[in-house]
Amino acid sequence: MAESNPGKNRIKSLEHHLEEENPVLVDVVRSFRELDLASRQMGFFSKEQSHAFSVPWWPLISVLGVYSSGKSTFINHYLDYRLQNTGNQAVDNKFTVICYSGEDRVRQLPGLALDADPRFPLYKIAEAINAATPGEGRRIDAYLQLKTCPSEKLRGKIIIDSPGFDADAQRTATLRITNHIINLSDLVLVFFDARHPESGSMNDTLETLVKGTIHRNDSNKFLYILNQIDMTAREDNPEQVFAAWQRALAQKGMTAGRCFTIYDTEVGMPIEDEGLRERFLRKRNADVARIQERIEEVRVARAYRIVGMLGQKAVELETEVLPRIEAFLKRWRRWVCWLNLTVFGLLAACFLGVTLWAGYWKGFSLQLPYMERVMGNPWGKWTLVALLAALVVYIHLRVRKFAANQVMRSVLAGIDVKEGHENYRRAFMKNSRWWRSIFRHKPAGWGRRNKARLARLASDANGYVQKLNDVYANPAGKPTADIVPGDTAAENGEVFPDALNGPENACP
Ligand SMILES: Nc1nc2c(ncn2[C@@H]2O[C@H](COP(=O)(O)OP(=O)(O)OP(=O)(O)O)[C@@H](O)[C@H]2O)c(=O)[nH]1
Ligand SMILES: [Mg+2]
Repeated sequence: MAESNPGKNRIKSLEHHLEEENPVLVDVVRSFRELDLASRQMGFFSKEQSHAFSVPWWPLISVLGVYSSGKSTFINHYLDYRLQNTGNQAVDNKFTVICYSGEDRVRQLPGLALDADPRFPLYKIAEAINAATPGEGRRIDAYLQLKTCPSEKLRGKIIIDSPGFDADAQRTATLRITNHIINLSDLVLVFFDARHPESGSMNDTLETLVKGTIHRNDSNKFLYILNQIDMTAREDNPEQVFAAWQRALAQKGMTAGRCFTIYDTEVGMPIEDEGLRERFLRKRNADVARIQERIEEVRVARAYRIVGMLGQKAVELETEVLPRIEAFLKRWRRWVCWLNLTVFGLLAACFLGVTLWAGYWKGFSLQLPYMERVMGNPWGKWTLVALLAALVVYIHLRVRKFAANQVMRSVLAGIDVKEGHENYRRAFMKNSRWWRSIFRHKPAGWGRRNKARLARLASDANGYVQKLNDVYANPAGKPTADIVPGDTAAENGEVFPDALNGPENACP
């Protein structure tokens, strides 16, 4: 029954979520289901498994950094929705995973909802916490919560708001979650506070989120944001604050970074001097626009990547999984033939030896006791034949099983994808079931129909790319995903000094 199959229900709920957020991807889920069917027929997948579960459907944007630096205010502003609490004391003490929902109200769910649902990026996070701090995984609700929000800006993405970074208060579990989130994120916004450039939280953030991340391969997913820069207008020292921040970043090894300076126009202090206000606003608007552009880019890039994964998985099934099953079959066939020869040869030799020793051979004629009586009786004759046949079949089946286990072990040892082992084992077992002839070269479930299915899925993936192009291509016809991260002046840290310090924007 459909209702009792958790895998099927999960796919349905995935489709339901995507219907609301990105309809092109709903078709992609259907294609993944076709791929599941082929994988299941080949014995590679169980009923509960789906390729769709290993796809990260939503891009993840995490907002980390100094406490009270305006992380939650920025998220509220971005969403155009008062979702997160804000305030001058440390407000957030948990990570909040924020995702879209069509309901016109906010729902708040405990961390367990995230830990148990593979649709979310923090699926099984309790295990990771436990690995760092044994026993702490049980207290998952103390670290995480899920909020759904109807803001249109959230469609097709997940944002994570975090507690302010403060090493004193950071227990191992929190650090572990932070690292986990960083690894999963498509974009990490690291917030600094222009009001307190020397704070302990600032130093901890620099140490962990700048020094600890600049050498990563994916370091260009980090954007460094000096927030609340409006406060420096009052004190008349924006360049000093900016320069001090840049120096601090440089001390941690960051030479060319993606730096932005922004403030929130609603809660920021009003800047009285009109010229100054205009300059601050222009710079702030340009940087906020660029940050938002980056957020949009990761959403688009993720959609293309998912479609790419469909084509890749279809190809992998034919070019990686299938050859491994074939290799298993070939070795197994060879083993079974040799073992059969050896076992039956040995049995024949033993029989010969024993009967010779017992003197049952008269020349070339074997004269076993009672043989005449058994052969003379029609029942006795057929019973003997049946018993011998049963013995031969039994030995052959044992040989097949033994050979399958040996070959399986050695073939699996050559496959370094640990999670895939169970799948290969299942496929090998399906191919070595007792009624399948060892001389069948074609693996189970692999026929003309599945071959055509995989070819069709690979070509469907190209069709989806075109559909995505239709949705995302800008008026000039260039998909926004083509914009290479780090190719703008803002991301190379060039805009701020010129914008505020150049002749046109010189500070008063
Ligand atoms: N002047 C000024 N104040 C801001 C700005 N952004 C946020 N604030 C204020 O700074 C305080 C902290 O803002 P939050 O958004 O709660 O900061 P947070 O980083 O989420 O804080 P925690 O979650 O506690 O780490 C609030 O009182 C905000 O109103 C800004 O750009 N300029
Ligand atoms: Mg907050």
